[in-house]
This record gives sequence, C-alpha cells and structure tokens, in this order.
Amino acid sequence: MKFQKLCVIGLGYIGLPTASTFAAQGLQVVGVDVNPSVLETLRNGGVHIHEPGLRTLVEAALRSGRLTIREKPEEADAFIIAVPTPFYEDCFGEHDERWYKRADMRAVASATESIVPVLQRGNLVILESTSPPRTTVDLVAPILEKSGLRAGVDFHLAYSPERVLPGQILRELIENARVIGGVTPESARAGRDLYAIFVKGEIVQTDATTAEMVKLMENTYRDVNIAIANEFARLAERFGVDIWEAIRIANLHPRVRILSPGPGVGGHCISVDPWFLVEAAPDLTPLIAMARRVNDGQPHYAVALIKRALGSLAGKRIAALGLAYKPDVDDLRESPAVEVVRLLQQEGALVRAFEPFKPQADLPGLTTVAALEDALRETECIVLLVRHGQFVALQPAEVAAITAARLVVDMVNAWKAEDWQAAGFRLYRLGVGSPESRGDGAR
Ligand code: SAJ
Repeated sequence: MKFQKLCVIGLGYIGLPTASTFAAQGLQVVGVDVNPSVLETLRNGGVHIHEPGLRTLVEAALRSGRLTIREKPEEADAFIIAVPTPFYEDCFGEHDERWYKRADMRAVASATESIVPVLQRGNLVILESTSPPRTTVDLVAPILEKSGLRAGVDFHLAYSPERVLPGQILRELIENARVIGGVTPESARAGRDLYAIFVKGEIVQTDATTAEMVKLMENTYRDVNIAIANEFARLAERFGVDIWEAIRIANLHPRVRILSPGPGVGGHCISVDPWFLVEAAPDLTPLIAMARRVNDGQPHYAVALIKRALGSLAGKRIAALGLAYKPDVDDLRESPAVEVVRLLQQEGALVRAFEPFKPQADLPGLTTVAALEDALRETECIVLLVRHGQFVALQPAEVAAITAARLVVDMVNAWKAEDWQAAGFRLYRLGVGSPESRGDGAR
C-alpha cells in the first residue's frame, strides 16, 4: 500500500515524534489533538514535551508545511491513534477481596469515533495506545464500523505498540523492532508498508491481540523483575548485605540479570500496563498484581529508611533531589519520587524538592525550588531520589560548602560512600542500611 497523507491523533510523547518523523520522510501529516493548550503551543512554534532532538524535528516538520496541526482528523490514507490510556483513579475492580486499577479507554474510544466521519474504503487505521487484550477487535473495530465499512474487508485495521524508551524516543522509533498485529494478514501488511517508511528495525507481522499481549508482557516482565530487585534490597538491609555489591556479583552468572532497586516504579508505562492484564483476568494474575503492589509500596519503604536516618520526620528539613520518574527525563507522571516527597510531608517533614529537568514544576502541596542551592541551603538531610547525571556528578566537597547538612540518603546508588564520608557526610543507602546495622562502620 502507498501512503501520501496521514493523520496522527494524539500529539503526546508518542504521537508527536511519530507525526514529525513521518513528515521528515515526506508524507503530508495532519497532527490532531483535543487539548487546546497543546494546539496553541505547537501553533506558536513551541513543543510541550522535553525529549532530546524533538524540538528540532518538530520545527523542521512545521516549517516544511508537511506537518499541520488540527483539532479534528481529515480524510487521509492512514490514521494512527496515539492517545493515552490512563487508569481510573477512583474506579477499581475487585477480585478475591483485592482491589486493582482499571484502564480508562475513553480517549481511545473518542479518538476512534473522530475518525468515523472521514473514514474511506481502502484506508488503514492503526492503534498504538497501550490497551488491554482484545481492544482492537472488541472496541476499535465496532466503533469504526459505524461508518458502514467493515474492518479487514473495506479498510485495514491493525495494532502496533510503541516500545520506545523516553529519553531515546527518536532513535528507538527508527531502530527498534516493530510489531504490527492486523485484524487480517492484509491489514498487518498494510501496517508494515506504512512503518517501513522509516523503521530500520525488523517489522514483525502478527494478529492484533497477539500484538496487544506482546506489549503488555514486555512491560509486565520488567515490572516483576524490578519488584524482585526491590524485595532483594529489603532483604539485604535486614541481613546487613550491600545489595548493589550482591547484584553485581549475581549478575556475573550467565543467566542472571537482576535489575536495580530504587524508590519505586513510575512513568506512564510500567507502573500502569500490568494492571491491564490484571483487569482482563484477575483470576490468572496473582504474581503480576503482587509485583505491582511491591513496587507501589516501595516509596513507603524509602520513607522508612529516611525516618531511620533522621530518627523522626516531624519538623525535619529535607532537600529532595529529583522528582522525575527516572533519570534524565522531565516526566513526572506516576513518579515514585513525588510520592516519597508527599509521604515525607504527611509525616510532618518540611521538604524542598528540586527537579533540574522541570525547575518550575508546580505540584499541589509540594514546595519546589528552581535551583539546587535553594534546596540544599538550610536543610538537615539530603535525599537523592533520581539518578540524574548532574546529581551523580555532584562533588561532596562542593555540596558541603553550600549546606550545613551532613546527612545524605541515596536511594539510587549514585554516590560513593567513601567520597561522601571523606567530606564529612554520613551516608545511608537504599539496600544497604545504616552503618550501624552493617556493624562494620566503614560503609
Ligand atoms: N526502574 C527501576 N529499576 C530498574 C529499571 C527501572 O526501579 O532497574 C524504574 C525507573 O526508575 C522508572 C520505572 O522503573 O521509575 C520505569 O522506567 P523504565 O526505564 O524501565 O521504563 P519506561 O517506563 O521509561 O519505558 C518502558 C520501556 N519498556 C521496557 O523496557 C520493557 C519502553 O521500552 C516502553 O516503550 C515504554 O515502557 C512504554 O511506552 O511502554
């Protein structure tokens, strides 16, 4: 199938890079979003997402006239749906007396509805949003068929999950292997023809429900593996072991690759997607649900460590370094660092948080500062929550010159104990515990 014009619905972390990359390849791309502030920012030449290289790509696409920004889809050869699938905060399913979160598919449903008036025979529609198994056949196809056209007969329909890593989206979009699951083999082939325009990785064709499962399995696999790393860190603290050293040694085994413990799992993918499988089959997913609960409990565990370091939290002044959900991104969605700060405050601590990738972050109930010095000054304890490169590079002696605090809690194994101790700090590390609990004084 040949493509000249494409509509990308949803101009977020996935839709905007995808739309701009297609435009860079010479396609006429209509970028659609329902959020007026996103539309306004893009129309004024701004970009609402921080992702390396994205601004340049979007600016070039807009300047060339190949990317236009609209409120509604127009007639086109192909449509890509890349809207978010959050979970309901207040709508939980219940199974076995346990609660689980449910996916909110309203944005997918309404983006699909918006295509119906402009859908034509021979078109290709692709869903990219992470979705519970069977969404393409059970939700998207029936909506599109309101047009009078039949999925897989009159138009092609496929599911193609996005698997790029925030922070490396533009490179991974092109280089990663891509899965295309069609409602028919012809739909999968049409999808392959579209992505082959820029994808250099292997393009694997399968059916739509398999492609949905693949996406959810990948992120669930990672979540479960992080959960076990977090549990190992708790065990290490109890037994006076340095988890980082233990993981390094265990990972020398050729078939072992333990991930890193931390203050929890955030972001809009790994902390959410496993629930889509639990929701679809709660009776079959006790392990997946438990891993989610372990990782969701990790911010509480991190706060307990800070409490041990400080004795008590009430009235204590704490500098929190990092609010993003992971290193070197500006994304605060579902961030465990934010959760840690909230929990600290609930226990009466006075926290000043600094996020270098979003220095102006305005989070209700949180005190954020725009410069590292503002967080460090007049604090009693420095808590490192995100392994941003610039925090890893901090020199203890320079920090000591700014602050009177001599207590540091490192949740992400960024800092060398010897260096900080040499500068006069007392260092607590997640997965290692207090110097006293180890009984060797040196760490
Ligand atoms: N984390 C740990 N320990 C680790 C690795 C990660 O605690 O060893 C934490 C991070 O700090 C973060 C969370 O997990 O809070 C998730 O970060 P991540 O880097 O593992 O993943 P995401 O959410 O940024 O991106 C994932 C990726 N999926 C996989 O690696 C299987 C990416 O390829 C997907 O495209 C993306 O989800 C998505 O959109 O689904």
